Amino acid sequence: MKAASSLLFLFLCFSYVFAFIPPRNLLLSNLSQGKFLTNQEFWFNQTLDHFSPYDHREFRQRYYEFLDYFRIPNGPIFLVIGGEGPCNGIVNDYIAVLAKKFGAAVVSLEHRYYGLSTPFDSLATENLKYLSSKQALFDLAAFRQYYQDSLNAKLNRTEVENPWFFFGGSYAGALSAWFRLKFPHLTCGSLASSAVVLAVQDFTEFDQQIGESAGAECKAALQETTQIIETKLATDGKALRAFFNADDLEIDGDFLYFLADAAVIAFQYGNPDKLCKPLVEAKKAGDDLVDAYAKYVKQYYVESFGVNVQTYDQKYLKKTAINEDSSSRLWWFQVCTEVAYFQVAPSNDSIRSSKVDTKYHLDLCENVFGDGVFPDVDATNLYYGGTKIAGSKIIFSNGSQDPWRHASKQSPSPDRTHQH
Ligand SMILES: *[C@@H]1O[C@H](CO)[C@@H](O)[C@H](O)[C@H]1NC(C)=O
Ligand SMILES: *[C@@H]1O[C@H](CO)[C@@H](O)[C@H](O)[C@H]1NC(C)=O
Ligand SMILES: *[C@@H]1O[C@H](CO)[C@@H](O)[C@H](O)[C@H]1NC(C)=O
Ligand SMILES: *[C@@H]1O[C@H](CO)[C@@H](O)[C@H](O)[C@H]1NC(C)=O
Ligand SMILES: CC(=O)N[C@H]1CO[C@H](CO)[C@@H](O)[C@@H]1O
Repeated sequence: MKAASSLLFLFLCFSYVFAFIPPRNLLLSNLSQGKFLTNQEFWFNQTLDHFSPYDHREFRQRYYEFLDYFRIPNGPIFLVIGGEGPCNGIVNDYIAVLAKKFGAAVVSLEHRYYGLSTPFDSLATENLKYLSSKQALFDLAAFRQYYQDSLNAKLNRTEVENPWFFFGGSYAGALSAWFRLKFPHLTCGSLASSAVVLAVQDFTEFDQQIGESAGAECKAALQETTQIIETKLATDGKALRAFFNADDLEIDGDFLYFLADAAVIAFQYGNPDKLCKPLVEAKKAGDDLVDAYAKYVKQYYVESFGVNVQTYDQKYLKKTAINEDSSSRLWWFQVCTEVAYFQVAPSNDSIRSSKVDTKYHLDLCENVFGDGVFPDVDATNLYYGGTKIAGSKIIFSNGSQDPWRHASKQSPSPDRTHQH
């Protein structure tokens, strides 16, 4: 998801979710540099709690609009959904091509709590209780109405509805599908790219897909590397962590999760050779596999990709001050309360360490957010339908090498068009 395999779609406001790969990273910002259709900000007064009849607090939510291609007055409006990261503008990508072709206006709404759309000045757990996909969908609905009304006012008309179409990838892809499900009267259809619509507690398929994508030789080298690392961690953990410039990751699970994610990123973003080539070569030459892996992690994942090692540190995730890496805490909160997608090691043949298990994730949720915080994935799937989502006019696209596709909808539903 997140864009995975061969960089399917890089919408910037989002979605490069998670392995947990912290959203702000150089790869994506490099790709988008100077490539915005617009980054001029607008603000909208959004309701904080859409589900309370007596709480009328509001917060400022950021959005963007691009009207150069708009066929006034009746062209379509494309809404690009912001996901689990700051939204710094409307990226000039394939959506721009479609907008030009269809004479569409393009608007994009930043997801609540991320970037500058923060309702509170502290991210204490108590303040996060309005951070959920359900509130986010309602934000989109309220914004859509506000924008349509403003447009009508500008054009001296009332009661007119332009055709709206929603776009999103990864987590925002799930929002795109769920929006069409919950608010079918507000959009003609949705593109749900690599959309993680299925909440999964023990997401073992994730690691299995990495094994498949790696191929036998690279997979074996990765597994051997994990084994050596586990042994070294038990005997001289301090030196091993220092070797990876990850001294702060004192909890073994944090460290092992960081190392697992580092491998994932090569496959998820379509660069398997960056990892597999040096590792397989080291193995053939009888060189130290941990050396080769550490070099990849430091040079590729940390330096080029721009990951902040601290974002794997639970001590850091507990910090409630808002900073440029707040997305990590915010996304973990969503994971820990709604959707899980815990990327645990499968019981057999796994690549990541078996210490990255369900207990590790549940402990993290409680340690970072407080006692009793855990995701009720059954409730989430009951609410949205999981892969049995009963919406219409939703286009699901997915990438064959994308480990996230196993939380997405990979086969079409029986034809429902006669019902709508
Ligand atoms: C991103 O840009 C920086 C600075 O120009 C460069 O050092 C880095 O290698 C780039 N990263 C990628 C993944 O291209
Ligand atoms: C949003 O709320 C603020 C503070 O209540 C108010 O000053 C401002 O005019 C509102 N903006 C809009 C567009 O309604
Ligand atoms: C809208 O109506 C007002 C008042 O009738 C008029 O002054 C204005 O020019 C109109 N604007 C447009 C865009 O037609
Ligand atoms: C474990 O994985 C190996 C390799 O994929 C496979 O051959 C074997 O059948 C699996 N064993 C079990 C118990 O699933
Ligand atoms: C690789 C993969 O999973 N492809 C699937 C993506 O989704 C379409 C439509 O649902 C399927 O037909 C593909 O097989």
